[in-house]
Amino acid sequence: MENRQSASAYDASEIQVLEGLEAVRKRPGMYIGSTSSSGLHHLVYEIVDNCVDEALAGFCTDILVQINDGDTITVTDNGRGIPVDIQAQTGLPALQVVYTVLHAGGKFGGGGYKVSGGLHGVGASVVNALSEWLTVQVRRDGKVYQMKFARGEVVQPMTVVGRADTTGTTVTFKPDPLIFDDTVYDYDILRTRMREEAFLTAGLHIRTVDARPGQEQQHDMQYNGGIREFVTWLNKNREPLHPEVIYMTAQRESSVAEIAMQYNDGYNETIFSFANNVHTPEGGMHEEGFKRALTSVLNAYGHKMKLLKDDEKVSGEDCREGLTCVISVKLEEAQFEGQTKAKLGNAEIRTLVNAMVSEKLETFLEENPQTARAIVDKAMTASRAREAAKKARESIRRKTGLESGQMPDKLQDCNERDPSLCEIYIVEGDSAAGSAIQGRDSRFQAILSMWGKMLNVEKARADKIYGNDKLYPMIVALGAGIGNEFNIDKLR
Ligand code: 0RA
Repeated sequence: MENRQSASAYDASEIQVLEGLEAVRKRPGMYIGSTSSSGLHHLVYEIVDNCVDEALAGFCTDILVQINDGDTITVTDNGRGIPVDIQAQTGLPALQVVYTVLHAGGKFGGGGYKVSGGLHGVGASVVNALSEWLTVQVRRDGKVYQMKFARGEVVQPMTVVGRADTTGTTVTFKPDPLIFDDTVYDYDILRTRMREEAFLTAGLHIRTVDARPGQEQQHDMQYNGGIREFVTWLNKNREPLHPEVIYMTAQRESSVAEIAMQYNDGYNETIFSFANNVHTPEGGMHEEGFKRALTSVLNAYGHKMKLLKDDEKVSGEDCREGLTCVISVKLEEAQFEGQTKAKLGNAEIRTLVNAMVSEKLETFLEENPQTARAIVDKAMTASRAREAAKKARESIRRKTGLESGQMPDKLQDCNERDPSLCEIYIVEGDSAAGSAIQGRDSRFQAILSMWGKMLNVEKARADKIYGNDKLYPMIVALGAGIGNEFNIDKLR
């Protein structure tokens, strides 16, 4: 009779579990974004994020991510091992709950931010639901516990299969070909994401291995300098404007912010931002707080040191020319917004980052006058160049009649006026142009001939580009402008 009670509790929770995982299999996109290659790789990130949480909690130092023959994935960590004790509410081993109950991570342990609570952040049960099979082994209390699943259902209950003298968790899974369009992993995609994870958690050692026959390779990643080293790495092919990577960190209530930055002698702005280790390419509150504070700190310092006249100002864009920066924030209940859910919405983070940068960057500039001077000079040069570019654009417009619609000599235009039906062939040299003109259908095919050495626009500012005799005809022929003013709707 005693067993009846637990048997029925078991049945009830089992039914809930199956309904939950069934929902994942019916609408996988809701849980992992898509069933294309990005979703396939996402499965790995879900598993690894749990290991990173274990590392952030201070119990795990090493993570191994391996692609096996047949494109199965193995992830191993040396953490405490997922708990295996029987949970009171469900009567099931905690390990089983983690792998079969949606969002088990949240209920479990409670409190604190977890990287696994980020974008999608749906946990191991979703990976299990979307795997043809999954095997997990836990090394804990001197034993190896094993459990096996198929498409989310238990096929081998938790069993002790051996002895262990270490602790940790090892998961191997095969993404379900019934769910995923393509089940072949791209090693470089995994490696890039794992490198990011390693930069974001200073000291954590992550090894990636491709064990597929014929493509064997492996990489070890461990960065004791964390995001400082991330910035150094991003700037590796550029010339730094100052020797040191500027680093700051601050904490407020349960949120933490970290920024590392260094200018280089180029013109590009490179900002990588993360919230709970999730990349936020659309930016959001952490980036806004940073940008605002950076602009006001540089202007204030420039005025104070009389580098800028009272009525002179450098714009936000000027302050970010040649800047390489990594922003990482960790917070409870991150809100991801925007088209691709890749923008951080929590307004309190803007306040935290703004206050941190206002205070700490100002101090840094005070203490490092040489670097401060180089940065403010750079922003002032950017400001002047932007002014010059504007003038160049206006004068070229007037001179060449960009507005008048006069086309360059080197363009053999077509008759069609609907740009969606037109083609343009850019050919090198007059003789190539000759044969192209002969062979074209002038109703919808235009020919533009170019010659000589092309300008590297990565290394040039807008005034140089507009003034370039090779590029200018192309800009006019296309009619859509360049850089900030590029507008595809104006394409002719
Ligand atoms: C002890 C307690 C808890 C989790 C873990 C260990 C643990 C989970 C994973 C997932 C992958 N590797 C792991 N290693 C250890 C539960 C406490 C909590 O949820 O915060």
